[in-house]
Amino acid sequence: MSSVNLVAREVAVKIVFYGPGLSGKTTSLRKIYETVRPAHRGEMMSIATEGDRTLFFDFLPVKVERVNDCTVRLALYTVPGQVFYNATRKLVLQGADGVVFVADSQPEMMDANRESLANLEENLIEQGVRLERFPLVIQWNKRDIPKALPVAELRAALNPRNVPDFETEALSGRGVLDALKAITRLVIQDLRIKRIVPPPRAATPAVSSMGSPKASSGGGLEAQLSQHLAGRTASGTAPAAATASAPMVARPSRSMPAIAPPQPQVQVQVAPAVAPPALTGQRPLGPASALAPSDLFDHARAAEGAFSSGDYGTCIQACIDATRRGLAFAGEGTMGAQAHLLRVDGADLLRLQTLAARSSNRVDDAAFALYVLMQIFSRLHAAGLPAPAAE
Ligand SMILES: Nc1nc2c(ncn2[C@@H]2O[C@H](COP(=O)(O)OP(=O)(O)O)[C@@H](O)[C@H]2O)c(=O)[nH]1
Ligand SMILES: [Mg+2]
Repeated sequence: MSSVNLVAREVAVKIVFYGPGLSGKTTSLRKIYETVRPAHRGEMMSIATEGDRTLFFDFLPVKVERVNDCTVRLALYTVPGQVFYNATRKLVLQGADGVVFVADSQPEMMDANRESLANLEENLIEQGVRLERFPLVIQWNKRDIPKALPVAELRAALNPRNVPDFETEALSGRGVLDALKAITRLVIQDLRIKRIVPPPRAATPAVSSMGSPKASSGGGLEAQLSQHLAGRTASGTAPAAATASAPMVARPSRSMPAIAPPQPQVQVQVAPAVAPPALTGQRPLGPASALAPSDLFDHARAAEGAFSSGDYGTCIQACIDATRRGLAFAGEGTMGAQAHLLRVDGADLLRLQTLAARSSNRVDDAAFALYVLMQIFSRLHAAGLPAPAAE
C-alpha cells in the first residue's frame, strides 16, 4: 500500500515477490539485501522460516533517494509459495503496489508456475485488482541450470501480456536488481498516473510522458535507480547493472493504460503534521507509522498491517523489532539504559517481551505492543532523535 508524505516528498511502496515454492523468491530478496548499500536498506526480516522454507514472509525495507525528486521507500515482501499457504499469500498481497513474479525455469516446474500465476490473478481479483492493469514484472529464474527451458517457451506460456521480463540467477544475483528497478519504475509510473505521486519538478523530466516507459533513455529515473540500488556488488559477481540480463522493457508493455481512473486500493496518506484539507476522506496513516521516524516507518507499517489483518503474533514481533531499533537511537548500552534515557516505561518494555513468548496472542496484546512502540516514537520525537544529520 503506497503512502506519500508530501512535505518530505517521500513515497513508500509495497512490492511483493510472488511465485511457486522454491522458485527463488527468498534468495532474490537476500541478494538485494547483500547488494544494496547498507545506508539504503534496513535489516532483512524473515518471519517464521523453517529451514530454508518461508512459512510466513520475508520483509526487506530499501530506500532509494531522489527518484524524480522523491525519496522512494520500497517495502519488499516474499510470500510462501507452497500451495497450502494461500491465506498467508492473501495477507501479504494486501495493498501491494506491484509484483515481481519469480518463475522457475525448469521444465518440471511449469505446472507450478502456471498454478502460482493463476493464484496471483485470483487473489488480486479478490482485492478488486485486475492483473492486466497491475504493475508486474517476471524473473525467469535459475537460468544457470542447464535444462532450463528456452525463454521464448516460458514467455509463450506465462507472459502473454508481454510485461517486462528478466533472465535471473538469484544465487549469483544476475538480473535480480534489473527486475527490481523495472518494477519500481512501473509502480512509480502507476502511482503518478493515479496522481498519488507528485509530478517531477522541471529539472527531472524522465517520466513526464505518463504511461510510456522510457527505460533506456539513459538519465532521469532509470539512472537514479541504478545509482542508488546498484551501489555495492556481492563478491564474485559483476555489477548487476552491467550483466547481460534482458534489457529493461525491451517490448512495449500493455500494463499501463495511458489514463487510469484512481484505484481504490491505493491511498494517499499524509503525516498528521501536514494533513492538507484537500486530502480529507483518504485513510490516514496508522498512529504508529504517523509517529515513526522515517527509518522505522516501514516497520511501523508492517506492525499495523499485521494488526489489521488479525495476525497479532506478527504484529508483536514487528513492534519488538522496531522497539529495539528505536531505543538504539538513544545510543549504545543496554535496552534498560536506553529506555531510561528516553524516559520510556521499563515495566511496559518487560511486559512487551513476555508477550512474544506466548504461544498465542490476543488483540489487546497486539494493541499494547503498538502502544509501547508509539510511546518510544513520541519520546524519540521529544528528544529530537534520530538527529537529522544521520539520515
Ligand atoms: N541453481 C539455482 N538455484 C537457485 C536459484 N535461485 C534459488 N535457488 C535455490 O532454490 C532453492 C529455493 O530457493 P528460495 O529462495 O528459498 O525459494 P522460495 O521458496 O521461492 O523463497 C534454494 O535451494 C536456492 O538456493 C538460481 O537462480 N539457480
Ligand atoms: Mg521463501
